[in-house]
Amino acid sequence: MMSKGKIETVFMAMVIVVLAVFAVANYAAIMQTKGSIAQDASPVTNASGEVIHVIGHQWAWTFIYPNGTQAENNLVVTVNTRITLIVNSSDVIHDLYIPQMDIQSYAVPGQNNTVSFTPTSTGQFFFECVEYCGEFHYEMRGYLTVIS
Ligand SMILES: [Cu+2]
Repeated sequence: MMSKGKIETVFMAMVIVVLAVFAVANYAAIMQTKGSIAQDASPVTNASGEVIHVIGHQWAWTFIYPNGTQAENNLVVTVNTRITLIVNSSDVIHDLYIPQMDIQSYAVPGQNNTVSFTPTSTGQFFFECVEYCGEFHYEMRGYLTVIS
């Protein structure tokens, strides 16, 4: 028969072993996840058509056209042209949603998210940020204008 002190020591040793096994498994899982998420804003290689950079920031959307021209909360594109948006953020997470183009993309700091669409009719189409991003979140809205 073991003494109470010895039983306690054995029990504590068992707990330490179990926690050590969990710690190793947890660390391995974290390391595996780390490698699978791209955190760098590396150049996008799969972009096609007219490439427009989109930067979400508190509290507006900035669009940068291929010629360097910038516009705020106002995106103008040509009908029947494939448009690729490279969406990024300079502060917190935003989410660009253009319902009539059926596109939505998170804007995450340090990450280039790519989304493409081809507008097939001219007109004005509403867009907005659909990720609550602070006090003036509701101001992150504007219009996509499709011209001929
Ligand atoms: Cu936002």
